[in-house]
Order: sequence, then structure tokens, then C-alpha cells
Amino acid sequence: NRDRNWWKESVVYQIYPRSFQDSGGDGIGDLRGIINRLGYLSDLGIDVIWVCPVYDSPNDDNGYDIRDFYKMQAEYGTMEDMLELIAKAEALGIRIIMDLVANHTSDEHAWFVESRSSKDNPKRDWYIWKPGSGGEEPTNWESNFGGSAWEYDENTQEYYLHCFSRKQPDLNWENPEVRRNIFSMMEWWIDKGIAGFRIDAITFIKKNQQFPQLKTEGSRRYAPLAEASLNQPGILDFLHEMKREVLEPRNVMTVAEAPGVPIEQIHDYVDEQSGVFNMIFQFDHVDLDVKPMARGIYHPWKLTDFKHALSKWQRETANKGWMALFMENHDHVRSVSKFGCDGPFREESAKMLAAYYFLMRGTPFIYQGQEIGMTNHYFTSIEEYRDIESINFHSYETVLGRPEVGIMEHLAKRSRDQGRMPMQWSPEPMAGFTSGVPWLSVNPNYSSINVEQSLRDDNSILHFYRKLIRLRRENKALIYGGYREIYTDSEELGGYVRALGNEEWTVLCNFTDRSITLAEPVAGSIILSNLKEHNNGMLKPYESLICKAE
Ligand code: TEU
Repeated sequence: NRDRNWWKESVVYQIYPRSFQDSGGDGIGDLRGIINRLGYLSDLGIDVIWVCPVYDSPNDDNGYDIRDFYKMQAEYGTMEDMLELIAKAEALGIRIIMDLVANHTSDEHAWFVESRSSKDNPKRDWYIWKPGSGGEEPTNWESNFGGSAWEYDENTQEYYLHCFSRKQPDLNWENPEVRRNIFSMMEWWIDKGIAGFRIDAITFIKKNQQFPQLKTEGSRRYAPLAEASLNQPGILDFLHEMKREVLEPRNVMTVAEAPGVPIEQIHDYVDEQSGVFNMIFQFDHVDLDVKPMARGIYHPWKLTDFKHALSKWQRETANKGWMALFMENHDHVRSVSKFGCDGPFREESAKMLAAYYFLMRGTPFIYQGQEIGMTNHYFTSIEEYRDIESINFHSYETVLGRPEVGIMEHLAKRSRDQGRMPMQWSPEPMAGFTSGVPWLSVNPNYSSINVEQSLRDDNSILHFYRKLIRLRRENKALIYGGYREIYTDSEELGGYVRALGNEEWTVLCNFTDRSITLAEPVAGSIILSNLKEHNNGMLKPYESLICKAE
């Protein structure tokens, strides 16, 4: 049983290869760079590495536009390097999971090249083609990256659908041959020794086959396509087929990126018997600063909104089901800048946030750089951005008449590049990330915020993560225990109790920069705190206490 549940007991580290470690001096991270840092990851104590896409790609969306599933991106290395990474990680007891991008391919993928070549090509139906309607796009659906979700193709005078960039045409999952080909690709990779997949944008694979017009807001021409292509009825049939054919017989770990799954449906996705995946990522807590279904409109939020966004999923899965726990990823900004304080209390608040999410019920994910408290950086010109979503946002909003400052302010708060700036390894030039010119600038604060410094300082955020990892590993109540929120209505404190048998663990965090006196001390004795000195009964600014009672 222990072994069957390895994915519950694991801690995952997410690598965005482009920004992790360059070994060749071209300013782009690579597989050799990851191999060279395996020792660092092993010392940190993680069990699994999720490697973001490293497949051959024209890089319109940094590898999420795959040209060839069976070839590595040349900038990153070769298939031999990838196999070496899997083997060397395994030797250290670390498993590798890969990104599975199956909603779409690159428009340069051989399947799409064929599909677009003529209307009677056997692969025509592998993608979603439609004639225009009255000289316009087939529907008024808006792509996740802005603009129409349909792209006109001169050659056959039809449009193809793309939920993301126009260089990411959506596969037609209605076609059984498409599904079979995706499944055999998954099998091929599992046979290469990977332990599972992080499954990209999976809730987009089913489209409303009526292809309805959507209601637009105000004078907008397009409406977000989610309503017709996110978590649509029938999607579970496709997913159960994947489970039956690929996942179940091979017992691999799966974590699905699943925006749009309503909480009432969580068990359809992650129930241990009847669900499909081991766990999902939900985005309520990282998206609470944007208005739902309205791109780029800031939405103010309170601490209770943040806590609720996490604890409602915890409550729903307190006894069955499993969540993927995270504060950051490559699509989001740095958590210490967003939910903590990246000024005077950076260290305290980064550790407090770590304690807050890490011991919830689920498998914790750490995104590269989060363990040293990397922060956001404010670019002053659009030229500095590299992310296609940010660049598209800037151009569409400019056309719609939004002032430049407003656009830049939005990007400072939301751009995916915030989380993609190169990993800060040392105070050497370019943060030790590259000896060349980095593909995206390095945050100038690397001279003080970097791995080398964090390793030296016993009180660093990095060492606090190590302690959390060890604590979780050694105490099964922190993995398997139930979950009960405390201080639910507080706009200052957040916390919860994890209980298993006679053991009761309490995590309590001060989310403010003020000292707070507790009405009553936390039950039990203090096992870990993020401050050197603490007293149970009063929480200093951004203090967090982890206590155990028996
Ligand atoms: O992201 C898809 C996706 O659904 C997210 O944009 C999600 O809605 C968002 O994070 C919630 O705030 C995935 C990848 O993570 C992203 O990098 C790719 O660009 C995208 O798929 C297309 O492959």
C-alpha cells in the first residue's frame, strides 16, 4: 500500500528548463544544466521532478507547441541527454514526470502539415476545420491568448481552431485515431522510464460540437471560448479511455492541469476508484486577482478570499481525493510578491507561505526559485517581455484603446514572464544561470537572492523548505490526516489542523506585518517556526507556527 501511494508521499519540484540552468552559454537553459543540478535537488529532498516541455518545438509558446513528440528541442539537447537525465535522477531516487501536451500540437507538426494540405487529406479531420460564416470566422470564440480562436488558411479556404496561439492548432479528440496516436506516444515515453505526466490544459480537449455563437460583453467582438470548450459534457469519456488504455495498466503518476472543473465535480476527476487522475491543479487562489471570464481586469481580493480559494478544495477532499498543492508555476507570478511581502519581510513571509500551503492535504509542488524566495521584477517596456500571452495582450489591448501604463501595470501583476526569469544560482554575472546573454533578463536582485547564499545561511528560506520536506516525510499525519480550517473569518491569520489517530497538528500563520496576540495559544508544542524566537500566544509579523499535540 505504501508503495502504491508513493505519489501521495512525494514532494515534486517543477523545472522550467529554458530558465533553469544553461550549460552551453547560449543563454537558454538545457538538459545538461538540469543534470548538473541534480545534486542540488537531491539535497533539497524532493522525490519527483516535473520537467516542462523539452520536445522539439518552434517555440511560439516556449515548447507548449510541439513539433515532434519523439525528438528533443535542439536548444535543450538530445534524446541521449534526456535518457541520461532519467537514469541519473533514478540513481538518486528521483523520478521524472514529463509534460503531456495533448490538446494541441504545433502548426509545424507533421500531422498538421498534412491536415492543412488539402480537404481530402486523411489527416484533415485530426484537427478542427470549419468554413467561414458570412465572410467571418465560424464562431466568435476568443482564444486564451487573445483575438479570434480561428485562423484562416489560404490554401483550403477554411479556418482551424486554436484555443491558444495560432501556432497551436487544437487536435480533434472526437477522432479515435487522434486519441490512439496520443495514447501510444504516452506509452512510448513511459517505456523510456518516466514515472508519469503533468497533463497540460486537459480540460480543453472536448469542444461543444454545436459550435455555438457566444454572448459577448459590451462592444467586444469575441467572447472567451471557455464556455464552449472548457470541461464540456462528454470530456470524461475521452479521459476514461486514456485511463483504461494507458494509465491504469501502467500505474503512473498523473497530475492534470484542470482549470474549469467545478468543485462539485472534483471526484469525477480524482476519486481513487472512479476518477481519472491522481490529482489536479486548480487555480482559484492564483487567479483571484482577475475578474472571471474577463481578460485583464484587476479584481481586488482579501485574505479570506485567498484562504477560501484553497480551503474549499481541502474540505471537499478531506477524506477522499487528492489535490496538487502549489503557490507558483511557470504561468504565474512569484508568490512572495503576490501573497507575501517582497520588501522588508521577504524571508519571513516566503517561509510563512511555504508553511501555509505545504502541509495541506495533497502533494506539494515547489516551482524553481520559490525555494529561495525569488521575487517579481517590473519591466518598463513591452520589448523586455518574451511571453506570447503578454505580448499578444499588449497588442490587443492597445488596439482596444487601453492606455500603455494600464497595460504595463497589468503585466507587472500577471505576466507569465514574472515566473520565468532565470533561476538565481549565485552572485556571479547573470546569476550563474548562463555565461552568455540570457533569453529573458535576470532579476537584478540576484546579487543578494541566490542559491549559493541560501545554502550558506542556515536560516534561509531554502533551509526552511528542507525542514518542511523532512517534517512531512517523518509524520504521516501531515500526509494522510484530515483537514480542518481554523480562523476561517480572520483577515489576518490563516491556519488549519491536520489530525490522524491521536495526533493533531496545527499550522497557524500571520499574514500581516503586525504582531498579533492570540485569544488562546495554539494547542501542543511548537515543532517548527519560521522565526528564531517565538512564543506561543503571540505571532510576530509573518510568523508561522507548526505545533503538535497528542
Ligand atoms: O496552460 C493552460 C491553462 O489552462 C492556463 O493558462 C490556466 O488557465 C491558467 O494558468 C490559470 O490561471 C498550459 C500551460 O501551463 C501554459 O504554459 C501553456 O501556454 C498552455 O497550456 C498551452 O499549452
